Amino acid sequence: MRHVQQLGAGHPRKIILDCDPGHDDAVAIALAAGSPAIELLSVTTVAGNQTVEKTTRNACVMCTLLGLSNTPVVAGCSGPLVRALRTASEFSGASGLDGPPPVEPTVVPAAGHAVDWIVDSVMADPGEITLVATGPLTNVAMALRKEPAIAQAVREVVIMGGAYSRGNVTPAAEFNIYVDPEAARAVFEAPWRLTMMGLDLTHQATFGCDEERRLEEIGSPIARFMIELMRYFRDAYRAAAGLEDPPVHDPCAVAYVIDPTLFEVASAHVEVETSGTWTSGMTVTDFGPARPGVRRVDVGIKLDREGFWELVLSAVERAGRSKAGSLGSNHSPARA
Ligand code: PIR
Ligand code: CA
Repeated sequence: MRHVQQLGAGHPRKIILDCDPGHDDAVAIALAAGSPAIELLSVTTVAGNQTVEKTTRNACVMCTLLGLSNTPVVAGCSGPLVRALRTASEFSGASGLDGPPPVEPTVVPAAGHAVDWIVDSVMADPGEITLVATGPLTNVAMALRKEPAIAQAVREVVIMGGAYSRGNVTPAAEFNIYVDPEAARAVFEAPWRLTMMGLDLTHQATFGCDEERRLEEIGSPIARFMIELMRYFRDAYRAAAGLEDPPVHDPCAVAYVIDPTLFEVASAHVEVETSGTWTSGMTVTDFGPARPGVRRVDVGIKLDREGFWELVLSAVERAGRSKAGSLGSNHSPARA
């Protein structure tokens, strides 16, 4: 059934991936690159897990390893709209992608700014482009401010961010929202179709022994790189959060675009707290009945974990086998 859904969708879905790699962002890039259901138009970067210089370099590293020499990497905002940048170096390390041996990227960032890139791409292709955001929402909010009409022109927006039960930076707030709550508020208030994959959902996407074994079996350079990334991420999560297996947040947002049947979502009204002493960055989520004139978003609730990893690992397998250019035209079943 899922199989049919993916292949039957016809032409691949065009996405811009706005991210802050970041270990789990790196997996999200690999999933987008290796999935025949996705046409990855560009990778735009933002400050978050690390500075924008580092997240941009890391995006270039991933594009190099994945053979994505024709996918522009475009650097974006160096910090939140109004606040000082807070990074997540306790999880991502000094480079933002600590763990594997360093890789010298051959992909270099494209000219221009991510905010212009997002606005120009979306306005030039109305109704076609899905914006997937897996870092703080600074670039997306700036794009909305520059050209509010992107809200009508975009196909839909899927973010990794927020939480309705509990946060990871504070008890109330998830990192991506906490870093730039003013940006998040603008994104939640814009009149577009928005799906929030928060911690409640992404904490089901744990990387365990079985997944590591599958990567060992694939054995390609990108699979080995991923093993090193995930080992570092697992150790960081054990040390800093006391979790046995690390949740791999960001590919959940990409996976939702590829196969929404892997997810249970529920409609809710979400407000972003920007002024609370203890609750700044909280996504206050009301699953109650819809009220006239009150905006609703879809919120991820439950993940088919097995199906999710099948999608991710088969994408990694494909990315290891084929080179740039052949990825988009590979019509072999994603879930074979
Ligand atoms: C932040 C992140 C990951 C782990 C922690 N503890 C903090 C980054 C991930 O890249 C993801 O996008 C989001 N922010 C999870 O909060
Ligand atoms: Ca991220």
